[in-house]
Amino acid sequence: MRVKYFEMIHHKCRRGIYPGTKIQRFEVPEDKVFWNVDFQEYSPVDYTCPSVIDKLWADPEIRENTFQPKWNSLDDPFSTAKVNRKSFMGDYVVTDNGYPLNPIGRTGIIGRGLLGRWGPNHAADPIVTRWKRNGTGALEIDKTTEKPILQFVAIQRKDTGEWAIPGGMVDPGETVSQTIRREFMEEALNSLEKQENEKQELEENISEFFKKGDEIYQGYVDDPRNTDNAWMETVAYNFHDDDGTIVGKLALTAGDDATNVRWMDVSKSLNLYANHTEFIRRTMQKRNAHW
Ligand code: RP5
Repeated sequence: MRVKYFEMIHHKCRRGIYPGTKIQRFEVPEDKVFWNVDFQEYSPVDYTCPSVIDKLWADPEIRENTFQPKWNSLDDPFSTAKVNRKSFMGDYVVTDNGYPLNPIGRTGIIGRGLLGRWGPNHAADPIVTRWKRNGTGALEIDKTTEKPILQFVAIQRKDTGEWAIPGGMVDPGETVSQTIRREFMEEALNSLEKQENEKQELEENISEFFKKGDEIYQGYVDDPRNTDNAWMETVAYNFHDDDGTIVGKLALTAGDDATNVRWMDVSKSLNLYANHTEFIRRTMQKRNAHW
């Protein structure tokens, strides 16, 4: 399931204006993305958002003497606040002046942008699916492909307004399965605004369901926030409610970083945040659903 370098080139993080700013990325043509291709004129803008500077949850500046990250490894394994600086893409290069380099290539921006960590920023994505059914409970079959229509829980992101999988950052010391459950509860079930007893009940209802997931993707995310020195990586799991009786029945309510949530039909016309459409395409293949 791991993505190989040669299978991927990024698109969404090497064009236009950097999210939340007026900063124009230095234009990187497709044939100049890879670091081993000569690009003399390359002059990327240096940008780190003030919202990540001096924050406890984020890294300090590279040039600070007290900051001695262990690149390409699990940083400080003896601390409870372990930061995973390993990449799913293999070992990444660190420049002579100490900056990790994006494993796919140039993005037109250096610095950390909106991301907290130098190097990989790890996330996890829950792809929660069910079959689309009609009023009588029968599966809806697409007339052209003659395959059942899959639906997944999609959220609309507050930052870009795009529809996405309700994923989130893996906190230091947290496991991927904890992140997946927590993010789904926060963004698709609005758990942060619930009373403690309601939250517990919800957790009990879904904990069994979230134990059985199929890994769909592991690797680099073509996230619009990526820079030459900081980038998103994720592990995406599919949790499928085949008869629609578990999460298929839950009332979805948007919360935290989501402004909307809904069951969305899976088809080739999807256009989701980052490369989330690719994760959904792989899920469709796994479930043998309509596309
Ligand atoms: C994407 O950003 C990941 O695939 C995940 O869905 C998301 C995590 O970032 P936040 O939603 O926490 O900003 O790259």
